[in-house]
Parts: sequence; C-alpha cells; structure tokens
Amino acid sequence: MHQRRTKFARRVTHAANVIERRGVRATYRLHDRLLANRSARRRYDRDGGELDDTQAALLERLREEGFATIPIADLVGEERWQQLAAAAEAFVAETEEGLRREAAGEEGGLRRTAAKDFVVRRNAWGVQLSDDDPWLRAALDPTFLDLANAYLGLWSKLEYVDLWYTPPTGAEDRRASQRWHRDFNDRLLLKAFVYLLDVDEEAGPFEYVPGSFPGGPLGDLWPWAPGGTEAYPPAEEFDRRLADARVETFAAPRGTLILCNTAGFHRGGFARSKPRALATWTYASPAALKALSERNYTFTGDPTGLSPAARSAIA
Ligand SMILES: O=C(O)CCC(=O)C(=O)O
Repeated sequence: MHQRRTKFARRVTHAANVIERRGVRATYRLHDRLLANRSARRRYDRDGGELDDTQAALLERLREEGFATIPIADLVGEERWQQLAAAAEAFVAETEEGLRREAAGEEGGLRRTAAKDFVVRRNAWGVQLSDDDPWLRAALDPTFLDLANAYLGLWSKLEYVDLWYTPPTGAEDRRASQRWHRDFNDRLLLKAFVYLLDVDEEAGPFEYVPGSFPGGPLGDLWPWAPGGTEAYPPAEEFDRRLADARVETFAAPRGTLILCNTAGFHRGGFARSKPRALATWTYASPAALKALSERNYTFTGDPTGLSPAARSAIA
C-alpha cells in the first residue's frame, strides 16, 4: 500500500512538473512575443543610446562569438576602476577574515547558497541595494547598460548583482556550474564578470564555447528552451560532440571584464589551489523576470537621478 502510494505521489509530482513547465514556457513566449519584451523593444528603438567605438567593437564581438573581453579600465577609465577596485578589496578582505574565523570553528558571517556552496557571496538573495552601491551604479551606467540593451535589442532588466569569492578546495571533481552548462534564465542574456584577483588555471577561470549561444552555430546542441531542464549535458557526450569546438579560457589578470551570453555553454570556478574573486551582474529581458527568474535584490534608492533606461532596468 505504502509503495503504491509512493509511486502514485511520484507520478503526480511528475505530472505537476510537466504542467508547470508548460505554463512557464507559455508565459515566457507570451511576454517575449506580445507583452513585456515587445514594449521593451519599442522603448529601445525609440531611445537606445549611442555606442562609442569601444562599445561598438564589444557589441560586434558579442554578436559573433557570444562573448567579449577588455580590461575594465579601458571601458570605464582608470579612476572609476580604482573606485570599484577599492570596494572589491574590502569584500575580499572581509571574506578572507570570515573564512579564517570559520577555519577556527567560529561563526564567519559568510553568505552562501545551497546550490553552489563553494562560492561565498556578498549579496546572495533578498538583499537591498541602493544607488550608493558601486556595482549597481556601474551596471546601470550607460557604459554597460547601453551595450547590454543593444545586444539584447530591448530595454533590459538588471536581474542580479553580486560579488563572489571562491576559496580553493583541492577537489578532484567539478560540481554544479564548474561543469559545462547553459543558463536557463533567458535566451536574451548578458552577464558581466570582472576579475577582482588575478585568475590562472589554478583559480578556476571562466570558460566559454564561442558560438554556442541560442541562434549561434553551436546553439542547437542540447538547445536552450524556456523552462529547460537539461542544463548539464553528460560530460563524456559533451566532450565527444564538442571535440573540435574552440574553448575560450579566461585566465587573465585582475581588472579583466568578460561579457558573455551564458545561455551558451560555459563553466568556471573550479578553484584548486588559488582563490578566485569576481564581481558579476546579469541583464535579461522583461519576459525572463515574468517567467524564468527572479531578481536577487530590491532597489531601495532614489531613482529620480537615473536615466529612463536605468529606471526601467531596476523596475
Ligand atoms: O563561476 C563561473 O565561472 C561560472 C559562472 C556561471 O556558471 C554562471 O554565472 O552562470
């Protein structure tokens, strides 16, 4: 009797999941084609902002390859990078102190999430951010936002802002996002990563398969779908089918910016003997926030000084 009920419960759960996924897909498609994204595209067409030559070159690379990289100081200027770097140093120092306390058996006050417990986060989920947050300000600045909006072809939403510190674990096997996967947050997705420490092979560099974004030459391999569940293809099959594919490994100095459509195949953070620290933020379409993902922060600042596109990004 108990076994029959368990089997029945499993079937009901499976059916509920299928129905939920269908609902998610339908909601996403409706908002992509007819509702939220349609009006965001209209607003971008009316007021998309002008890109300078550096932004235009990054956009071209993003469209061709799905990624683009540049020293962040070349994009925002040395002075602004130094301000961000100072905020970054405070995060790295606090995290390392917290890790020392944990190693001594004390409360470290560090934030982690269950799914990726190997990463210490400054914000994680449910945080309040104001316009005095340097990373939120950077993400809403036209330097980044106009580029993101041009890549996505609409007034995007700023979905996630965080700093990550990945201590070395000496682990033998990759876990979670250390393995090749697509992000299912959105098809129209742009993530920024700024290295806050020098990153070499031992610190778990970010890696990407160029052209693997949806619509790219390798976009049909385990393709992206709204509400998709096949984020992690089987490792052996992945290696076999992508044996001839180019892999971009971002072993690079502190201050390197990587922009990437992570709906394409990527992995990283497999820090073996050295720590990795980075700032990261994500732009997605309004449809994604309706159906596929959630913001990790609430904006609590005064939006009146922000541009219309920036106000829309946090709304
Ligand atoms: O930590 C990394 O380098 C990978 C990050 C990742 O998978 C993601 O942000 O979706």
